[in-house]
Amino acid sequence: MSRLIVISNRVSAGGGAQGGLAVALTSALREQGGIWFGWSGNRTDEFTGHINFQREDGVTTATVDLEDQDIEEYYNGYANRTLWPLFHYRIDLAEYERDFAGGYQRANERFADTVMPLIEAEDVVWVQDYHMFPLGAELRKRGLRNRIGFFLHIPWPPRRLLVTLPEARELVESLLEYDVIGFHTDEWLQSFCDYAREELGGTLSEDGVLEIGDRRVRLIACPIGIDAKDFAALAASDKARETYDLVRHSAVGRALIVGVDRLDYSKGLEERFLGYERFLTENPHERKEVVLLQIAPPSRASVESYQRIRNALEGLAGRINGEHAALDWVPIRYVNQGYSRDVLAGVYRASRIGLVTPLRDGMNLVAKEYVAAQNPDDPGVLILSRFAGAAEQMKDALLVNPHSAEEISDSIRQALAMPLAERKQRWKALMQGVQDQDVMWWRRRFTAALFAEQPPVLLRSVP
Ligand code: ADQ
Repeated sequence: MSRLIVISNRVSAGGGAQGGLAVALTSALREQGGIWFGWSGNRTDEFTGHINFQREDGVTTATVDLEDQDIEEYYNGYANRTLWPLFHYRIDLAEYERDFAGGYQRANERFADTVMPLIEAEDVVWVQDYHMFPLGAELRKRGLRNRIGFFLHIPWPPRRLLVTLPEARELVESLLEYDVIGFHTDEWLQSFCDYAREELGGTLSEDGVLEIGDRRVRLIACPIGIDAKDFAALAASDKARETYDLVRHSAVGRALIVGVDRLDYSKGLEERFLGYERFLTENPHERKEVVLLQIAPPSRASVESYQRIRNALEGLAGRINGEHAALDWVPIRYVNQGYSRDVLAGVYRASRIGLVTPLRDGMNLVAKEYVAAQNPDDPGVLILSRFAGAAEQMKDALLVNPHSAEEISDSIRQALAMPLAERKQRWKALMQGVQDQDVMWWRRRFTAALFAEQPPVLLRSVP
């Protein structure tokens, strides 16, 4: 049987912050055998390519340390200050610096040099996410003929935005070296095709094979899910019950609205606060009946735009609380902390509304976790941005435009007034989807395309 070589920026076998994703990848590795390779998250004075092997939960991980300059230019720079904003449609925040592009390329070459000797003839390679677009091409340059797949966890931007990236063409051309490319949604896939068609003269066959010159790449839409069974079980755990009681008690009978996000400008937190404020202003009689609990642990704190969003949100929460709070009520509880998954499950279950309103999101797993954690006899209502990848699957949520404070306000009112029968009916349909298309389904679907007998690459120049 072919082994699987998973390559991603960070490696987190055995659970951790990535939760479902780590679970899915480790289970694939356990089944197929293989290695999970990536950056350790640590720095070194000089890059030597030394690999630290570990075996945990039946999975072998192989990690390397990076130099400060790589971390600055590749990770903080190109990945998080160039690609992340651009791919979330924020060219106003994207920084185009040749040093970043150079560092990104260098780090990927270093990854390729290091992982290459670990790959055996029959192995299948699966590269994850935007940190590693050129890795497949770098492996090909080093003579690798194996099947290589790539999965993008974030949106693919529209062509007219992508063309602002000086390295757009090279980046897309390097992607053509993969055998399979997976996106969360058909929308991201179509944006990719649009660029390939208009800028590179590609054609897409009916069965999803993109052809450009002698290159043929299979494109699939493959939405990631969560480990739904596990999450529902977590919601019934002692810790979740304890959290449920604590949170309900502290809300003193008010309806809790919950938001859980990494502190990131793509998550629409300012717009969410403004939408909630609008609800408070437009519905004075319901004001003191609700509390918004926003959990947002800081992320990427060394990048300036993340410091800005943090300051802006603190200011906004302070202003809204200052204007609306009463002696016995504070409208927004804003918590800058991460919590364990069982605690989160308890918080979700205690919340009457899950408010998930990213301005742009590849998928969004919080929406699925919120659904999985609900009490079937008294489920809460999911309000979901129509610009999250998850909206393509979760049509029974209340879908909103996250830029519109009015729509957010209206949807909160609608959710609060929703009769139990409708809540149950919507939740049932959502839960069915979350269970059927869970994270194991996702990885089986992708690896089935990747392991497929007939390689779509018919013509490949010999390196
Ligand atoms: P993220 O942008 O990180 O992921 P998301 O999909 O919502 O976004 O996943 C966040 C995860 O972190 C969830 O499992 C959530 O429970 C957890 N989390 C968030 N806040 C937390 C807190 N305060 N404490 C503990 N855990 C917290 C990227 C893409 C997404 C895509 C995923 C997977 O941006 O669009 O869905 O990858 O492909």
